Amino acid sequence: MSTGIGEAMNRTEFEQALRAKGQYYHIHHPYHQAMYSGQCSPDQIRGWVANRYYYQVNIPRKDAAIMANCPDASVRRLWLQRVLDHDGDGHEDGGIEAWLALAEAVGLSREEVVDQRHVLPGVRFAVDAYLNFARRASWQEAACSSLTELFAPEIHQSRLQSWPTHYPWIDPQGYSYFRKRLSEARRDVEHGLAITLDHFHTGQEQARALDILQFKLDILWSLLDALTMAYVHQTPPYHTVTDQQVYHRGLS
Ligand code: AHQ
Repeated sequence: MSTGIGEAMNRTEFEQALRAKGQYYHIHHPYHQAMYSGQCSPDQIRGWVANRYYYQVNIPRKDAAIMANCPDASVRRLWLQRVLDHDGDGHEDGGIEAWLALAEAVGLSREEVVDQRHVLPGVRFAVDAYLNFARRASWQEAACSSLTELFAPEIHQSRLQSWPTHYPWIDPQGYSYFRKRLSEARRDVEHGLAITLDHFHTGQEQARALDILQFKLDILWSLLDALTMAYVHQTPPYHTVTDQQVYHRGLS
């Protein structure tokens, strides 16, 4: 184990330090804890699905930004799969289509999800921070920020195991997205982790990598905080002024 602060960790220690960040993963957020323990109302489930749609449609844009910044064709060839996983490849529907199937399964219309009328400002800011980081950071730093998926298979598994029991009103057809991500996340993370372990060497660089991962953990946590204000405390933005939804639409 490295001794002084700022000294480089070896590869195993560095990977362990990245994985230790799992303690801050949004699986531990009260909104998710309520979700998989069956305490969410249909409105809270629908609010989460409609807001997370904005995260989903920005993932391929984020991944395309990483590819645009990456001069290495072998990396781009692998990273391209992430875009196809979400956008579809012309034969198979992608994850965004599967997310819309989840939306219909929880009682939302495609139209009200696609037009983003339910997307909260705080959710938009969190997701836009991720997209804009990927646009301006090096492709290696942006790859590092995707490593929250080290912890994602567990959260998808928790939904597949708990939602059918707790939310029998949800059409099980909607669960294909979570199943799809179980294998895709594992494959993605292998590549993202290799890039990260290969790129960040000095103590200072490794500290930055851990900070980048914390930035992305903060994005996921803050997204759920915005949902909590609106759907748990019933205090969405401007609730003291109007009972109407008053939000800016996508500018990015
Ligand atoms: O459905 C998710 C997804 O496609 C991705 C891509 C990846 C990235 O590039 O940052 N992260 C991610 C995540 C997805 N689902 C989240 C969830 O809780 O359902 C988890 C999230 C992640 O862990 O970053």
